[in-house]
Amino acid sequence: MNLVAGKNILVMGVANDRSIAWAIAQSLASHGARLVFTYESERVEERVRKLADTIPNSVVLPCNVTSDEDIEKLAGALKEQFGVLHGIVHSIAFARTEELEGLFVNTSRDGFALAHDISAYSLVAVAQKLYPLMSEGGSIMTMTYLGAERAMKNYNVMGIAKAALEASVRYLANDLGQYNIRVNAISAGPIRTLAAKGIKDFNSILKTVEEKAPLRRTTETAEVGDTALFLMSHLSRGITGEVIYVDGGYHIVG
Ligand code: 0WD
Repeated sequence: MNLVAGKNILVMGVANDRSIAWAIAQSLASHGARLVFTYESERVEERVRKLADTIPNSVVLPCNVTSDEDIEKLAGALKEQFGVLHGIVHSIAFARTEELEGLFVNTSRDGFALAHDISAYSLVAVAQKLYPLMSEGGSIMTMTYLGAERAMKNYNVMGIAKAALEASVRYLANDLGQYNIRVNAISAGPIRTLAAKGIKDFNSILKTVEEKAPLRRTTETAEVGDTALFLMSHLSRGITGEVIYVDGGYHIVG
């Protein structure tokens, strides 16, 4: 089956082969998508290029989402090379390690702003500059976590940023629906990635999920990848403004 054949899809947020964005890319590539990867900085460029080399016809471009100039340049490059864009996968977040432990009440003003800029506003900025390229309709998706809805230990300012991200999904969906562009989020269960390393006591979070989730196991990146594939495909054409849980059912019991 080729669920996304002929679609040009931008994948933002691959840092290494454990990244959720990488699993999403593999699901999309196996169903015929043409992929464009972005990397944040030279720090990760080589790793992203090496991974992208394993996917035929893929393209790699720079984009640090804190820079409007970078996003504008990306839009220009995509327009030149592809003309039309069909999908955007936003799998990016950041908060300072010191804000991801201890008490939320101690969050600094600039730590709060930085977490929101990279983890929430970046979705708006990217959608704003790229939706004009989605002239045949499109699908935009981002990654969120249960900490958006519940006060979870150590997740702190990232939970607030994810709440802003989820609300942004709804407002963007309402704005862009008239252009047949859908905007959704996947709320994934905890997965051991580079970003997760920043969260204190991550092992005990995984253990709780194994014990309590209805499926009695933790989430795998490939499960998120396949749900992202569904969101990028025609199969999900009636769904927008939604948060879909890929967490083994943990959120119904946890
Ligand atoms: O348990 C988990 N791992 C979960 C992750 C559960 C539920 C949701 N998520 C979310 C994360 O919050 C994030 O939004 O999934 C998304 C992807 O996270 P990931 O795959 O777990 O982590 P990682 O492989 O580190 O990818 C996130 C990447 C960055 O990695 P590093 O570790 O180098 O900071 O986001 C990118 C970067 O590649 N990123 C940026 N990209 C462009 N511009 C920027 C930036 N300014 N900052 C970070």
